[in-house]
Amino acid sequence: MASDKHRFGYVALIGKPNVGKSTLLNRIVGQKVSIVSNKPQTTRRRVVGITTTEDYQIAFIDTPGIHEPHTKLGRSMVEQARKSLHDVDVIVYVADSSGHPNDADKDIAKLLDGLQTHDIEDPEKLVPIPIVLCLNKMDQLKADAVQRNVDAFIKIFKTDVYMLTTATKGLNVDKLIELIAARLPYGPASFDEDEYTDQSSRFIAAEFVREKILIATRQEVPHAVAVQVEEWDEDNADLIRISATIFVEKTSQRAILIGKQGQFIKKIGTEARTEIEALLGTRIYLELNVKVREDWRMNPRMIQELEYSE
Ligand SMILES: Nc1nc2c(ncn2[C@@H]2O[C@H](COP(=O)(O)OP(=O)(O)OP(=O)(O)O)[C@@H](O)[C@H]2O)c(=O)[nH]1
Ligand SMILES: [Mg+2]
Repeated sequence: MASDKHRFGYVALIGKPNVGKSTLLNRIVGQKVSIVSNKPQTTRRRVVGITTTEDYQIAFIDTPGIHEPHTKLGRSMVEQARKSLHDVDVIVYVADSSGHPNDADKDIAKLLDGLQTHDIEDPEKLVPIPIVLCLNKMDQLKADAVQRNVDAFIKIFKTDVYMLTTATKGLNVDKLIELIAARLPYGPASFDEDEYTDQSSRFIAAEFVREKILIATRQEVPHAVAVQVEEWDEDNADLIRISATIFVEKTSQRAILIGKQGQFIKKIGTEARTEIEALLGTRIYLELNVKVREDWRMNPRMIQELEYSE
């Protein structure tokens, strides 16, 4: 493709919680930049992941799942997802294709209705923002439900541009990217070609710890956990010393996280350390402390300090 046909754009990944937005982002970028778990509301803030080829560069914005919030943290999460709908060139609506769309899908479709962007051929002209449906979890979609579910999503989102994907296996993700790239404006790349995220190593390290906890805990515990890196010491050339605090809301949750004779926290530390080492390509010494901060999810200052809000 000639260089004047190079494309660049911002693309928002939008959807209900737990549909596979972050899994998809990591697949596209080829690196884990956004944590993933089987618990809804895993992602708490916007995460940019960048993919670059000769023909295009796309900055994908992973967003928190849109849900009915019950805490200030939840409100901030949904707010960030909604804000991401503006100033993007394409919206990818990610859905679990194995189920029929419900009222929550319809509510989000209403949010997308009427959004505009510049026409790629005639930038003076405003046109409806292109919506691409990523109908994910195709591996769980029963053969006799394919047509019914696909038709229902197409009808609600008023677009017939869709791809059935299995993000966990990377199935059809390349085809999805082609659908997106074809709808981006022409223009030069904005980021260096080796740049793949806007997240700091410090924040990703904290998120890796949180991910291991989300995967290993149940009920209220995953939602009540926050992780903050307190110290990051690179004085030693081949060893980074990281000290992080895990915040929970109740003493009982602290006891769960520490576990019998500290076994649980030790396991979390080992799992997180392995991933942080792979990310940074160096040895890590990881120290974890658990502290109780009652109702931190209702405390805007704490939410900001934890970098979960803008
Ligand atoms: N079977 C199947 N599971 C998937 C697929 N994609 C993602 N998952 C799983 O779905 C769960 C949720 O994935 P996430 O990527 O965290 O979902 P999300 O949409 O980012 O969720 P929030 O951050 O909570 O909004 C995880 O257990 C993933 O492994 C898929 O294509 N098939
Ligand atoms: Mg997510």
